[in-house]
Amino acid sequence: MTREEVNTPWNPVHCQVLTSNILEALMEGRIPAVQVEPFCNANQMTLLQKAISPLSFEDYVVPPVGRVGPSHYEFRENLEKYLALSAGSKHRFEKLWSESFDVIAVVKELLKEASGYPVEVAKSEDGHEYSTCVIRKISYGALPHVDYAPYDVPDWSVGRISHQLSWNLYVSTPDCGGEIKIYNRCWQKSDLGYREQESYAYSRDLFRDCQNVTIHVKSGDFLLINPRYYHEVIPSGPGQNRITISSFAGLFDSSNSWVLWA
Ligand SMILES: O=C(O)CCC(=O)C(=O)O
Ligand SMILES: [Fe+2]
Repeated sequence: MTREEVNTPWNPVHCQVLTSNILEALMEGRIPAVQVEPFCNANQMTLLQKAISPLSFEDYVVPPVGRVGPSHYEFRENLEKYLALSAGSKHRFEKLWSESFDVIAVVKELLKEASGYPVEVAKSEDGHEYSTCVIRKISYGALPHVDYAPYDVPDWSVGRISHQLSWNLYVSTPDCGGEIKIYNRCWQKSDLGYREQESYAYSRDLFRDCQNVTIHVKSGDFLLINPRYYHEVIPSGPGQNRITISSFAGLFDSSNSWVLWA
């Protein structure tokens, strides 16, 4: 651990209004996470939970994570398939927002207000929209990993972003477990040697001695993280579900603009 790490507390920031200073601190890794509260009111959250309850989730990765809508990581070798699934899930998300509230519009407004930069849904070079978000059931946890499009999908339009953030709106949370744990270590290419076989996970040897925070999330919370920093989700208690709506926000320094995609 460096002297800087010992002396600097690395704590999540809570705010009612997101600012450009907070976004900058997150992008530079000076803070591990930002919680914006309130994101919506209790009635909106109840409507969202009700609208999501009939949806069926498809499992991917190990341990299984259920998803509604494609996640780019799963289709990183097949942009065409990802775009077709994105188009196919568009009406499903729109129906969901019409039954509750437009989560994507709120996220776009938050980022636009804080940065002063426009926020659009990411598109392929030939103009096809990426998926705006993914709804996930991460009840069995997520192994330590990073999300970084310039490495994961270098040939996609989002592979050229300058900074990546990840947002999660927690729809249902378990009474026990379900925390997100973030480590003060930013992914670098030399970490690839620590990648677990046949998995998205990395070895804990990489960040065993790093500062870390464990964030207890609850229904209605909205969290922004810098997913280039190692993070994991603790499994939920037996039989308890953890449902989130999330996507990535990528900033292009060249055009001072944001894109959203899942
Ligand atoms: O569900 C969470 O709390 C975090 C999920 C995750 O891995 C991410 O947002 O990048
Ligand atoms: Fe992640």
